[in-house]
Amino acid sequence: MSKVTTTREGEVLVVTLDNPPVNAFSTEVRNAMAAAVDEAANDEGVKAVVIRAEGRMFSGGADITEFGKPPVHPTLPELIDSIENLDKPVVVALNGTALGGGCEIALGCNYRIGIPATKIGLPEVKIGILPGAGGTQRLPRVVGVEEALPIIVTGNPVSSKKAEAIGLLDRIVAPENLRQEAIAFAREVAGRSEHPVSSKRTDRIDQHDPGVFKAFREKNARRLKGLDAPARCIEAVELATQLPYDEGIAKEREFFMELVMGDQSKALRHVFFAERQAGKIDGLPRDAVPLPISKVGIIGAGTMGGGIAMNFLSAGYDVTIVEREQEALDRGVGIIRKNYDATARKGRMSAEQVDKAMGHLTTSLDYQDLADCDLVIEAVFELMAIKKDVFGKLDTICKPEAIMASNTSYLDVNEIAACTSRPEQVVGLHFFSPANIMRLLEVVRGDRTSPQVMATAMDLAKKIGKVAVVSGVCHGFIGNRMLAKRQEQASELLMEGARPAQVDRVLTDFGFPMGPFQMADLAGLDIGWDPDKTSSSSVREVLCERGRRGQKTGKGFYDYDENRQRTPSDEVDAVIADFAVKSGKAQRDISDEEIRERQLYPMVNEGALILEEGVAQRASDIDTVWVNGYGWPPHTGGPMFWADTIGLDTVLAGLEKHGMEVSPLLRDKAAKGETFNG
Ligand code: T1G
Repeated sequence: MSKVTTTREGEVLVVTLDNPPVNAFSTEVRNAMAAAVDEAANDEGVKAVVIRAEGRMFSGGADITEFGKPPVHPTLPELIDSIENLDKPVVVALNGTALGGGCEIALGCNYRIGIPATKIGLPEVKIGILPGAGGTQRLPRVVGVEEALPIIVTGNPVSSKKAEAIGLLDRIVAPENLRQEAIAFAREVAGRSEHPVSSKRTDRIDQHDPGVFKAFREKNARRLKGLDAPARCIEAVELATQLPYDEGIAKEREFFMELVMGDQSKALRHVFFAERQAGKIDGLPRDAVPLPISKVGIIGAGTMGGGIAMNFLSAGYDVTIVEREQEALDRGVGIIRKNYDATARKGRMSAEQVDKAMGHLTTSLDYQDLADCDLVIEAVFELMAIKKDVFGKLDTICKPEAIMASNTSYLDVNEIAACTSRPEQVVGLHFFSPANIMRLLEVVRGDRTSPQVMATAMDLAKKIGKVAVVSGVCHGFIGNRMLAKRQEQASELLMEGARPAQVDRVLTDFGFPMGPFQMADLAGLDIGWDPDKTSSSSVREVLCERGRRGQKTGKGFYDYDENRQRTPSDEVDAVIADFAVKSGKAQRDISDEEIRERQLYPMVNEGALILEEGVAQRASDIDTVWVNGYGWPPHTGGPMFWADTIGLDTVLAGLEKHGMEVSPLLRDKAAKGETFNG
């Protein structure tokens, strides 16, 4: 079946794209589309054209899997030019999302009609490139510079309402009438002598405020620091205001080729496909179909319990939260409401949506109220004895087919499962704080967890908007186990003379949102600290004993002012120096390079061990964990992809230079010149 078909509706030629799952403009589609344009051009009976698509969206854009390969003609720019140069009006019918090349095709048409669910965007910057089929030159000509810049530089789509308001959509119709309305629109304009041609328009672009580019660059400088694509995006739009269309498009092509061959785009494309691959479980039996889940129980209304509940409430599931005391329950529900109100204030949810979500929430002090839940997630204190007690109770209450999940972030899921009569129904669902925001979900597969429970967990993760990654059972699973290696080195480096600010700066320069000591201050230094048992046995203990428990006490590894601005602390430096003397470690000046190597290389090595042990299915899963859960800069691809980029022999040499452990897998792959991501 051809991916592009044409049908005649009187004098209108209807061109239909059908290339599931996302109607990507692959080589085959472009060829077939070019043939349809020729058909329209050569058939005198055709007075107008409608371009439409089958499926749940108009198009996800160019076929990203073809990037990096030699271009095959007609390229997307050539196809769009042929549509724009057709001497008959073209109406595009956007039956849903139109992204990247899909949006650029629409910009090449004379008229655009959509439905309420239509979203239009140019997300290329998210994969480290810029719109390469005229988007940077046509969009500002259609919607003006002020509207085009954020669309292109953020990569976030606009709604149909916004698109209509800025002139990107001409009409919005009911989904069931889209095809007919598009044909009627085509007939209506067929009689006109002139039609709007995006590349020739100047009416919008001439009106722009010349200072807009400087202001935009300044406003976004911090967020875009170190990223190649956004800078080129801004430059291309700026050139659209300064150069004739043909010269502007030539610059766009030049920037596109430079970026698509660059390391940042390769890394971001890796992250794109890694996230999608992560959702797949190797070797999952075909009959392992997801169980139906409609009612979810959550034990614990603390920070994690509340955040986890919000994911399900927002997705329309009925949720019952159980706590031991009414006061804790009220506090937890209060925080959920407060978080929703904050989201609504930011315009990301309507008041109706908040009420609807809260309407799905039930609270209880009685485990019995969980008896008819399809899934129960435990989010209680991180102590094995408490976890076992909870699962022991759940085992006597939950219905046979119920899934019992633990939100533990470190503990042995097998040991937890073993205290039930149905370990095959037990799985780890490790959410990340704040759980209603963080996209990552580690799905921890116990030795006895059934394939159906795994399939259900992965399916559910997608439904609540999470990026799920399968992890086997080990201490700290994938993310925290690797994080421990970095934290270990960070503490060591302090003993040898580095300062918290230096260690943190090396990681923020690398692209992390914050370093280990900033993170510790944000999370609180007293996690796991017991004032009754404290014994000044570590820098952290001494800081806690001195009331330096992090941002919440206005001081931790740093001092904080009323605006939470941090400054290094002489008191902390003195505590560190004192411990260094006790540890017999000579203090010395340590280079940024050494700090970076000693924090990042051991993580890569631990990743290799995790692969060897089969705790992670694939190296790209480890990258997905770190990019979505721990702030690893996506434009470097994640720890394993980054190691591949700099060379495993470099990582090996660095580990040996610092006298660190080297995993057999890393040593072997380095010797063979191989990579983790194949
Ligand atoms: N090319 C190739 N494969 C794609 C693809 C694309 N553009 N988009 C999605 N897929 C695959 C994806 O890997 C997955 O495969 C399946 O489709 C379903 O995707 C010249 C140069 C469209 C919002 O950046 O954001 O146009 O895992 O699970 O959640 O300027 O996919 O099943 O084997 O994500 O419903 C610009 C990328 C391209 C958009 C749908 N476009 N895609 O989300 O499904 S560059 C983008 C998305 C470009 C021009 C330039 C999302 C989606 P598999 P999915 P979804």
